[in-house]
Amino acid sequence: MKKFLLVLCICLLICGCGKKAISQKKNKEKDEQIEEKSSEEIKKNIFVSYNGALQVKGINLVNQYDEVIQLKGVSSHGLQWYGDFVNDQNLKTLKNDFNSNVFRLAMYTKEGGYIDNKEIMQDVIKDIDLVIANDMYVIVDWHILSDGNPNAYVEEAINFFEEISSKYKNSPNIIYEICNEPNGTSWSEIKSYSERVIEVIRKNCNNIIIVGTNTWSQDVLDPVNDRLNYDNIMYALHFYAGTHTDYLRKRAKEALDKGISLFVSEWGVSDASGNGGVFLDEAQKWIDFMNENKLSFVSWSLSNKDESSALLKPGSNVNFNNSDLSEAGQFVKKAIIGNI
Ligand code: DCB
Repeated sequence: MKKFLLVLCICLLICGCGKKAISQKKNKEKDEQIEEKSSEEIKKNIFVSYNGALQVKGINLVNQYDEVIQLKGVSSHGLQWYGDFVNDQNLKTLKNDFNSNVFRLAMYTKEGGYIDNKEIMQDVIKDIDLVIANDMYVIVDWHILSDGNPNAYVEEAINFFEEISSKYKNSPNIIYEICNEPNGTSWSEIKSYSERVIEVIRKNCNNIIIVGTNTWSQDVLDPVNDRLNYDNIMYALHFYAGTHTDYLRKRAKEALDKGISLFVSEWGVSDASGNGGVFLDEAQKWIDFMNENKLSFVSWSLSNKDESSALLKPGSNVNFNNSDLSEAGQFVKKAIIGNI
């Protein structure tokens, strides 16, 4: 009898453990499913179909549910030179493999851009439509550079933004960047230009407008006491890790503390020339800073040009894959995914 009871106990024990092991396994599978599902859900939640029309609340960029949102993505190089890299396959790679929810179209004004060749408008429209079809936000960038004072081509800018903002007045995808990098000018010049262009866009829609600041969009304290008096305005902060360091992060923090809303619509791991090596330690400090402050960021640039800011190796095919990513490209991919 004793023996029988002992065998029974052992049997029950084995059975119980087995059941426990099975239920533990089931739970683990369930957890993994939930985890997988929630990362899929999170992924879905980063795109336009979920977030809708964006707004600026306080210094934050928020979605249609008033949730703070951080956009992360890359910029084209000049469309007049590297426009072929803006194609459906690359946008899908950026969306699905990088988790990018924004793409910037750098439409140069000079250097063979819009001022010299108005036909580039057709490419801009085609590219906007491609980005929209991929459920991402699209920054339409009036890429002034050698023309440091935006008033140099204010009439052309007004025509351009009138055309785009009336065509896309109902699209939550569009973000307007009305002067990439003013330089050698003053905030009062930039401000009066901006007021004229913003008036035109605001007749059509209330989408986010990014305004550049002097010194290649580094003078972010200039608007503190002289702001643009419109809703949904953000100011551009641009940096290149090999040139712009702690002093510019301090300035940016001061601007944020003073209520200036910032959008990093262009940054690179190189020096300010777009070349000169990669500065990944400094770039990492910037990524930490931007994530801490929920700043949206867009990296320069999607091209295979032989320069260290290019995200693709020289000679890469226009439809890139993972093995085409340069050192800059590999770093930027991790930064956008959120792994560094
Ligand atoms: C910005 C511009 C961008 C420029 C990059 C890197 O300029 F918005 O257009 O891109 O930063 O310099 C470079 C390309 C080159 C191209 C060149 C001219 O990478 O391939 O040949 O544009 O089209 C900056 C940013 C910061 C500073 C200076 C410039 N800075 N800049 O702090 O001094 O003079 O172009």
